[in-house]
Amino acid sequence: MSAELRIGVAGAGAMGIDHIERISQRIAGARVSAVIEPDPVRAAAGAAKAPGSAVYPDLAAALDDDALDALLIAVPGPFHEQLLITAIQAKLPTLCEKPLTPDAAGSLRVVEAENGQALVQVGFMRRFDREYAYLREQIQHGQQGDLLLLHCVHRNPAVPDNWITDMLITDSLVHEIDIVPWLAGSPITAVTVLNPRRNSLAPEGLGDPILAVFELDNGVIADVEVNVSMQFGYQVGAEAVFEAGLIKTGEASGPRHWENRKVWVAQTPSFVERFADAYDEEVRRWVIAAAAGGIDGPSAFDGYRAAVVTEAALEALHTGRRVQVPSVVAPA
Ligand code: ISE
Repeated sequence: MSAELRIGVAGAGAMGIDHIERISQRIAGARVSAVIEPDPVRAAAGAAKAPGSAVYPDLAAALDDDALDALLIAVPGPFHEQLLITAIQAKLPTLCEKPLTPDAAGSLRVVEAENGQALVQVGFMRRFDREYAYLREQIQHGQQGDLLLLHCVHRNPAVPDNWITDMLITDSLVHEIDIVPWLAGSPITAVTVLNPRRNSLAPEGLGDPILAVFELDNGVIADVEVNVSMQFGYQVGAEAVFEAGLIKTGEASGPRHWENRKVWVAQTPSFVERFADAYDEEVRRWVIAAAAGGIDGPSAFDGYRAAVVTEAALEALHTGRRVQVPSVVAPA
């Protein structure tokens, strides 16, 4: 391996470009050596942000050219499994944007292919957000007593017109499906999904918002409002209710303005700004781990567990019933 970790980035859409810029401008010890993207316009846009990189139409071509030491996957979820299996066979440390795969069976195949080698990390970047990490520590220390409830909000300003209602779960709620058990230290055992009154500003046919209720093994209950047509900005956070106090995260912060008889603070426009530091920290730590051949964050098994809960949440949405989550056992 060369002195700098040579990263291949698969996918030069919005998220891929964001990661290419991050690695090229802000991450020490690594560079983007390969932009793996079949669309020539996107590929050229990605390569323009990564001086010295080469463009490949697929991962096999990049591997044939010995062009990378590690892989970052930022293509849509349905294409993850095949890339992951190829990367595992090539023993490439891989950071894969969420979800690991859209279905639990695919995620299990990835876990089995990995066979305990700890090569695959899932891009649940919230685990690297300072406020979430702080909240987890507070829950663990129990200074305000035991955690009882979590009220989570996940609000987007808008989503593309091609969104279908399932995507509120597979694309958005999946983050809480990962972060809630991580915060509370206990797995989700049952899910219910309710449909409040529909937001008329949502794209046609989209059943937005939803309210998901997670029951955790330790008795904690978490409710999550997923609301993706809120117009005003991007707001993600949680209020943790303890026996003797509360902690609230995700509040808009920064300079306060006093203007025209109003006081205001800017709201982040999208997840790119809201989680910019978390993405940086995630990739920075992954680069160090990948250079040593491993991961430092959510594993393929965490991705599989999230996929199992996602399927339960989809069933709860489709049936209107409370759905028990099958328990999954971590491989030895
Ligand atoms: C988007 O795909 C993300 O992953 C964001 O983190 C999430 O908050 C948003 O709702 C999704 O659409």
